[in-house]
Amino acid sequence: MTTAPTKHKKLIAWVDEIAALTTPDAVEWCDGSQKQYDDLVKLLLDSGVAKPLAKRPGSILFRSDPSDVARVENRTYIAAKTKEAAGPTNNWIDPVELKKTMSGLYAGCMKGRTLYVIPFSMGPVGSPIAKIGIEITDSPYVVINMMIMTRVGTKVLEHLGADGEYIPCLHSVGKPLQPGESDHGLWPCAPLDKKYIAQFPEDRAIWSYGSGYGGNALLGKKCLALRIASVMARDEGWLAEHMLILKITNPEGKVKHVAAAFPSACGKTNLAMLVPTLPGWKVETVGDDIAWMKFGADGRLYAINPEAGFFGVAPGTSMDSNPNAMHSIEKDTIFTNAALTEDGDIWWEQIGYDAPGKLIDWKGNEWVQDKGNKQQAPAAHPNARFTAKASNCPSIADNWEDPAGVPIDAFLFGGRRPSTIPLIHQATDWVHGVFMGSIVGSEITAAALDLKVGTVRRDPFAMLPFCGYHMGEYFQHWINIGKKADATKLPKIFFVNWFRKTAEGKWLWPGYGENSRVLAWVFGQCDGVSGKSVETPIGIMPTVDGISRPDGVSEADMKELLSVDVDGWKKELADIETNHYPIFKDKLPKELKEELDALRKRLG
Ligand code: GTP
Ligand code: SPV
Ligand code: MN
Repeated sequence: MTTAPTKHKKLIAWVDEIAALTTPDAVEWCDGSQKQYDDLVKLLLDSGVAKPLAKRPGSILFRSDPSDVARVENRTYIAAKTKEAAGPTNNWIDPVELKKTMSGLYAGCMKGRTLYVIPFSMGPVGSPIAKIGIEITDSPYVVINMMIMTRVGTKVLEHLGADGEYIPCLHSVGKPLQPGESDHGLWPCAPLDKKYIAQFPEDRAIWSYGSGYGGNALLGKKCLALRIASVMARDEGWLAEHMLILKITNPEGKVKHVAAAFPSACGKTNLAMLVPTLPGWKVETVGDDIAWMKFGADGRLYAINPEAGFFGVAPGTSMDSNPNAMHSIEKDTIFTNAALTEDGDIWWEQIGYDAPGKLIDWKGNEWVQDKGNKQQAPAAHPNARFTAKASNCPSIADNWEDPAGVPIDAFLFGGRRPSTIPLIHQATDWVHGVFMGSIVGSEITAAALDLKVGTVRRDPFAMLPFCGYHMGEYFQHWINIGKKADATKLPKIFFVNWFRKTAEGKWLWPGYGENSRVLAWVFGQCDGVSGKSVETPIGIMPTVDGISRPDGVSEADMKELLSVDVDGWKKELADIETNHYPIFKDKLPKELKEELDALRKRLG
């Protein structure tokens, strides 16, 4: 056992308490050093659970258990004191009952394993917007991922001092080892009905059991930075959002910052790393998944990216679609559930070239590409991910670690909508923008395990799986933020949809780098100088020539992308009115009901 490298009595007592409960063979504190990272990688390679990648220096591949490939929303709980506090969109269990159940599972659960203590900072250490968490885990995979995704180690403990505040995050893969037993090179986890991803909002605490994957196990990310932080943000008057942050520079050298909320696997990483097809424009990356925002002394909203790396969707990432991501993963990268090539590289669907020879697929079986067989199971899991350092990203912005954050000029909301929702429309004011956020809908993707891929569900503010309290109160919090601000200094709000399809199921809009054309219109609207906009029943929209046309998009396509589908919108409103808004009962802000009524009237 290593001695605790801290004088923080409460922290030491908590680690001792958890060690006594979970009975690990050893306790190790993470100092965040490269040596510690390398030692853990060696341990993972020696055990066989990680595979080396000769083609990518410092990189390794994991294949998870086939049952442990994504977040598990139906095993994720907001254990607030009352069901009402968790609200209608969250799973709730009484916290006393849940702690009892989970304490039973945690008892002896780290037998045969090492308990790692990971001190981490969400946000640059010492930033007034940053928060410190301590994750206890028995998974070395989690430790090395946290070392990329957050700022880990001694500097965090130093900042915490003897009595600083931290958010306790307890994690176990839930697979104790008997004497002499090993994982036999397999990914350890517990069966689905033993998995619990639990947030205790009043205690500001996280308990996770049974899964080693992504948002279930890297507790700084969705559990802390969104579910717990959203509760803190409500109480303290700031915003914790599922948003990318990008910096955009126009040909005249003028800079703006845009934050965008799209549901999981709906294009945040891609937009954050976009390479503009519009000449003279530049986009740089501040963050790709989460934004924490507070008002600055000048009355503007400032955002930090609380993370230090990217846990990005692998399939679909190619030199064509996202070269900056491809460069970010050339070295120092952890891959999970990608396919392995014979010469020690990774491969996935739509990586931009055919599968070279015989692969090992994400399940560990031999796999040879058969392009004639449309039914062939994919080589990489659709939610395969890369974990890469933000500092290895060529498009990372010079100000991405500014402890004060970056001033936000525009918010975008969006989702995957094959019909109805136009390429872009703009809110006429803040409350209209909150209305737009509240009605976000999207086709379900592979980022969560227990949902039917492809069906449209409402995902307000892309926060459905991530809001730590009653979603109706969350809407009210957004309205209140607008009320207390100087309206002229608030970000402008837009709604985008890159995912319109033709009747034949083809993309109507090419997306990716071509989205810069839409960002250019947003840029102009923020300055109020574009002159290329019209008022429509659903909000402000570009004129058909307000957005320059990419190759392959006809004028008729452009008209379809930028028109108001009145019948489609009427159906949309009927769905919101009958299936969405009633869920929130008396917690639905009256302003949103008024927005709905006003929109119905405008549609005629
Ligand atoms: P999470 O990490 O789960 O929060 O996902 P994300 O929102 O960061 O999504 P990401 O950028 O990783 O994109 C997910 C998938 O959508 C990938 O397969 C992308 O190739 C695809 N995608 C992203 N942007 C576009 C776009 O503009 N058009 C189209 N058609 N597909 C896109
Ligand atoms: C998401 O699902 O929104 C992700 C991946 O960003 S995970 O970290 O697994 O939540
Ligand atoms: Mn995400």
